[in-house]
Amino acid sequence: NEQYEPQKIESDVQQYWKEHKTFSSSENSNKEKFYCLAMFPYPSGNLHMGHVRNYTISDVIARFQRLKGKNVMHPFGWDAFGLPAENAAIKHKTAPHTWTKKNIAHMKDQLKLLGFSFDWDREFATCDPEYYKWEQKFFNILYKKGLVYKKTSSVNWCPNDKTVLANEQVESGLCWRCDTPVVQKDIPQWFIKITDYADELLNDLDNLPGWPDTVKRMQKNWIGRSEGLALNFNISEKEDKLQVYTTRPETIMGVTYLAIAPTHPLALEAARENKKLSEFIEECKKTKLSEADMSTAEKKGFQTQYNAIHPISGKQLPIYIANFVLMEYGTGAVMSVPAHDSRDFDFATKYGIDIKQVIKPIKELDYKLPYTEPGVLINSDIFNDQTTKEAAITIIDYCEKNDLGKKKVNYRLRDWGVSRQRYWGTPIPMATDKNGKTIAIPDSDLPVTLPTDVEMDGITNPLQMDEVWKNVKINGKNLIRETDTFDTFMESSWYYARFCSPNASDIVDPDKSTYWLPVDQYVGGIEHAVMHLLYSRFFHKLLRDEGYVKCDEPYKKLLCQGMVLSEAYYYVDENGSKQWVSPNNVKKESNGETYNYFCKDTNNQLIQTGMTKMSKSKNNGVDPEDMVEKYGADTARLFTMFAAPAEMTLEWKESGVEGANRFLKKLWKFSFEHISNYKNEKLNHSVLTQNQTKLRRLLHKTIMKVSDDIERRQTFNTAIASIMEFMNHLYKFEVRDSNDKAIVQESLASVIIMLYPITPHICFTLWGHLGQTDGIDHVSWPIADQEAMKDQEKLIVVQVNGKVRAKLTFNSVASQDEIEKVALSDDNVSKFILNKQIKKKIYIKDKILNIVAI
Ligand code: ANZ
Repeated sequence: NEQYEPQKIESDVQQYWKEHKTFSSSENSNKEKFYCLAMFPYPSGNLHMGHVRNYTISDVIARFQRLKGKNVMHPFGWDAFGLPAENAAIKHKTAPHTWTKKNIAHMKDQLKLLGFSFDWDREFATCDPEYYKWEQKFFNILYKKGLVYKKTSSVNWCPNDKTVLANEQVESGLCWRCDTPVVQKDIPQWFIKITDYADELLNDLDNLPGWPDTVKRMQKNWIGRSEGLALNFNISEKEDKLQVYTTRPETIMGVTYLAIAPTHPLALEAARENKKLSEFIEECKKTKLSEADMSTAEKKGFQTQYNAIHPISGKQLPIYIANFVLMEYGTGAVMSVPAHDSRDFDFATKYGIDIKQVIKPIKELDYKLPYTEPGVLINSDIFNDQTTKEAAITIIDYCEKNDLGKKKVNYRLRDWGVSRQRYWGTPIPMATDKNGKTIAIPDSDLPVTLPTDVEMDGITNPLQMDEVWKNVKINGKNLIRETDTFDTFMESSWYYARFCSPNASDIVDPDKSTYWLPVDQYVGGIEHAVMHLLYSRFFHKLLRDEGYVKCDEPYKKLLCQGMVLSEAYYYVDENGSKQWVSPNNVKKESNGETYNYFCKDTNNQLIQTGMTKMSKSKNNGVDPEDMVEKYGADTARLFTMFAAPAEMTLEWKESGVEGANRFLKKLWKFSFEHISNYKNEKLNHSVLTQNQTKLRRLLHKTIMKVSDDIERRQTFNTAIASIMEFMNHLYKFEVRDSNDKAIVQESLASVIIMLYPITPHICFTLWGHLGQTDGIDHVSWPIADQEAMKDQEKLIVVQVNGKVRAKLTFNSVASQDEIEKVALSDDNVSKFILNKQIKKKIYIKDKILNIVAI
């Protein structure tokens, strides 16, 4: 008992939790519920420090809320589908299923070492047919509702391997496997109409005060709602109109050409009669640009044989095909105003197109074209002299009245393409008959399971090759199954809901989901700020509209933890390439002021890079298992929570870990010293000394601060700092009488409960030794005693002839006599009354003592 040996106590405590099912959860209408969820991991094989941080944060919150008396659910599962399993399967010649299950088993063992309070009874993996069955059923519901449709859309295609590539498999435009240039290929794919929910997804962000502003802003930008004008231009050469979308209707009189997307129907029509043009379109298609690249990529265009007629001036405007116009946005056609848009300006300059200025600054100032700021209209006929703001309104009005166009709301958000041409995913529950007609697999035939015993060659999709799997007979009809699988964002979009009733024989049990949802606290990485969180919010609304859940949003509060960084070390080998050496394999030698670093194995001197994200490529990951073995889970957890605020990056420093370990050792030692001479003394409030009062005041102020830091501010690091500071006072507190012992007992009991969410094993153990009868897993969080917190001191300002000469503190019951005595003997006060006669002493109760002396 003398030594703190975490390895011994931690496994015992974990065994106790397992046997007693301490963290299993069920609905209880007498208690307020608290659903705490950390983003479930991809079972990559090994737990890394990012996981440890993520789950420690959610564990601290979950355990804290339990002590606050809530009925807590803290479930865990596995985001088990996806590309890495296929890659590993190709490399190791195993089936993705086998690899995944093995990884799950291993990572689960690792997680258990850290003592997280997960309710393992609710565990599932998304690759379990029992899970994805319900996703397939829901997809069918959406299909029947008309929220799902099939559309041709382009994918990355390797012409050599004749295979579809995921974006991650395209490396600078080349196939990752054979370096063949990747092309775009159009194939039919499934979409879900998230755009039908765009407005709701946008507006409901305002009802999420518990979300970080950055995440809400990112979602807003992603949805990208804009208001503008859809304007029709007649085409000179044919009986047809070209519709453009503009957010700057006030620039209408400055349009000098139109630009259309390379895949715009008019472009394709133009290409039919023009070989060069058709080559240009093919070239554009090959270099499909992402939106981010779009703004920096070189602007290329091709003039078509068509011209448009300006709806107001009647002027002829050339129509160009331009590589920067996206078919998927607006109408795929743009009215170009080179004088007031930099992109149009570059393009017009390059191709020698007219530039017509129609806006000038309100005040006379120096400016150059393109002028993109607000201003006043010029060269704009009847709209002259209006401000840009006024003109935007009057021009939309004018266009609507004259039947030229219509006000239009536009979204950047696109419908969600959920088809992936991959094996390791949820099979899309669809089939086609011999006429190519789509047939949804009936619910009674779900799940459509994946054949798991497959061999991956990396080129063919096992689903496409499997004739037995592919050919089905449904209702007497021979059909061919869809061989695409779902985007893995599908599974992660609703797992939080499935956790409420993981064994339900429907998608979710509505009663249980009504009890548990929304998730009260969601914890995860900022990398999921847009896609996962948006799809998940969308899915929630879909579930709501089908009556499976009641609330409007899935996650009430969101915490995005920062990355974990550590030093990285490398040497340059004889071929001139960097060899990254694991921190485990580094020895440090002092050379007076600084250190030199060497590789333990090779003795090479190493260069230290400074703090960088822990990653495989830099070999600077710290292995959680090593940490637990060396210091114990509680130390790893304490360091993780103490070293930085949860949202900030965490710099992993061995010295910091050692510091956390020392703190726990000292706590352990001190507790046992106290226990050995504590005989159940009770606190007698009526005879407290000043020191006793002071310590109790600090204790209760600490309780108050820690409670607020954890619950409201979520600054776990400052909570820990306050506890540490209090402990420093407790260590110095001299124990003489029984009241002293009672106060140490009170202090330790409170501190141990407050530390329990962070370092549960040591607290569990010490709690038992403190002679407490209830197990710590079920006690209540301490409540700060208002009486004890009251300031028992008063500050008296001492003046001599009206000038402040001292500020002295006294016990709150000190009398005027006592105060005068101390004041007169104060050095600074006595200096000013030296050789003087005291005429008068004016005492303003508990505030000021003024001494008049001449
Ligand atoms: C005339 C104009 C004048 C424009 C001007 C801008 C500045 P946001 O605000 O992001 O929604 N645009 C429209 N459809 C496009 C497409 N498919 N591909 C590329 N660009 C497109 O962007 C709307 C503006 O982007 C529109 O307003 C249009 O150019 C362009 F001084 O019209 B604007």
